[in-house]
Amino acid sequence: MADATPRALVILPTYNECDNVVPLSRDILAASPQLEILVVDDASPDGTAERVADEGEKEPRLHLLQRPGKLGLGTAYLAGFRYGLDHGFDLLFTMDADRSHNPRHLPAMLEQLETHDMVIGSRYVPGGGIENWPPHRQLLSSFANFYARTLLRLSVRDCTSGYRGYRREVLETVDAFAVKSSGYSFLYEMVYRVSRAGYRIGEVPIVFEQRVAGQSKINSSEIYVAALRVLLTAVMPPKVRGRD
Ligand SMILES: Nc1nc2c(ncn2[C@@H]2O[C@H](COP(=O)(O)OP(=O)(O)O)[C@@H](O)[C@H]2O)c(=O)[nH]1
Ligand SMILES: [Mg+2]
Repeated sequence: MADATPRALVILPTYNECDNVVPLSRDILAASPQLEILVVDDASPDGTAERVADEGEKEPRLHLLQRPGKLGLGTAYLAGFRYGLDHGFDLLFTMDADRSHNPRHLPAMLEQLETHDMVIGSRYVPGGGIENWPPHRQLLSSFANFYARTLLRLSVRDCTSGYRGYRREVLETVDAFAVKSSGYSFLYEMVYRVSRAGYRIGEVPIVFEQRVAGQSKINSSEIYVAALRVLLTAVMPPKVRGRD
């Protein structure tokens, strides 16, 4: 018997994305019929959750998880993974909800997951790039990647892209739920665990687009924390369970 089409969940963490989340979710669902969405909203004061709930009444493939306060990006991803695993999804994607990550890349990412265990929407492979980012942010991002790749001996070109997909076995094996770090640290730490476990990681070129509406929530202290955690991971590597 041929395998059924895998069910894929796109996790969208949101904090104050009321103008972005509904148009984005429509574009995602139009990208492939095998996709569903879980919005993980941290009690956004701008009414993001209400917009999603309204849209969800008309769209059964759109789900909403509401948390009581701003608990951070890392734990929002984990809450999304928990939901996706508990609801039997085969593939779990994460995307920023500010429309920096264009859903047009999803079909290529789905295809890569047929031959890879994890896929990253990558700004730093040929064909990838960044549109309209101020030079200081571009410099910071390429330096952060160079730093993490070198210290952690990773071959992935874009370790801090939040646009990615995992096969469910990967999340179960590498014990994603042990990753307690937030934001950027979470992103490279997952790459570290997945590659050390011996899984195949693919990269699909994406063009990262500057957010159109709303504001960035990442602050500079998070960048210092991430830099320090890379160093700690390099010096004291966590134990990572390998694939079978
Ligand atoms: N649920 C949740 N989402 C968050 C939190 N912080 C950021 N986000 C979301 O994570 C995504 C990336 O954040 P963003 O501010 O665009 O970061 P930047 O692109 O690195 O400047 C966006 O969809 C945000 O709404 C948080 O504490 N909780
Ligand atoms: Mg953003």
